[in-house]
Amino acid sequence: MNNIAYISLGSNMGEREVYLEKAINILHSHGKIEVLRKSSMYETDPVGFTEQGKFLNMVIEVRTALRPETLLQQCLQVECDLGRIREFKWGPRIIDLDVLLYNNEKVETENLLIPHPRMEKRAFVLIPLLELEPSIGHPVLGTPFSRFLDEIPDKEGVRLWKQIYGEDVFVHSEN
Ligand code: PH2
Ligand code: MG
Ligand code: MG
Repeated sequence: MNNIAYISLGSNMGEREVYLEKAINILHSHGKIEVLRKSSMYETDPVGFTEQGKFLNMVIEVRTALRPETLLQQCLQVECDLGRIREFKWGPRIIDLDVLLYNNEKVETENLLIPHPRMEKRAFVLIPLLELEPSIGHPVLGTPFSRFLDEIPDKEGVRLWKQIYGEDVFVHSEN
C-alpha cells in the first residue's frame, strides 16, 4: 500500500453530496484503497457542455496497493454501483471519478492517461487539489499546478460550498 494517487470526484444530479460521500465510502471499503484526505467540496459552474446543473467537485488523496489500471477499474465500478448511466460525453452525471495523478508516474494506456490530460486547465480540479497539496507539481512538465491555476481565467465558477479540514466541517451553505 505505498502508492499515492489523487482522484477527482464530481456530481451534478440528485443528492450530489450524498453521491460524493457514498463514492468515497465505497472506495475506502476496498481492501487495497485507503482514503487518506478529502478536500472541501466546491460548487462549480459546468465546463464544456454548459447547459446542465452546477457540479459539486472535490479531490481525495488515496493510498493504494493497486496499479493505475486497476484503480481506474475500481473507480468505474463505483460509478456503476451508484447507478451512473452515460448518456453523452460531458453530460450530466450522478457521479464521476477521474484518476488525476499516481505517484509521480506517467501512464499512457488505451483507457487511461495519467496525469489526467485536461486537469491543468480545470479550476474545479486544481483548486481542491491545491487545497490538499499546495506545492504539488505536474509529474511530466515539472511545473507547479499553482502556476497553471494562475493562468485560468474563469476561476469565479468555483465556489467553496462545504469546507472540510481533516475531520472537521466548518461551513455548510445550502444552495
Ligand atoms: N466534468 C466534466 C465536464 N465539465 N464541469 C464541472 N464544473 N465539473 C465537472 O466535474 C465537470 C465539468 C467531464 O468530466
Ligand atoms: Mg471527468
Ligand atoms: Mg470520468
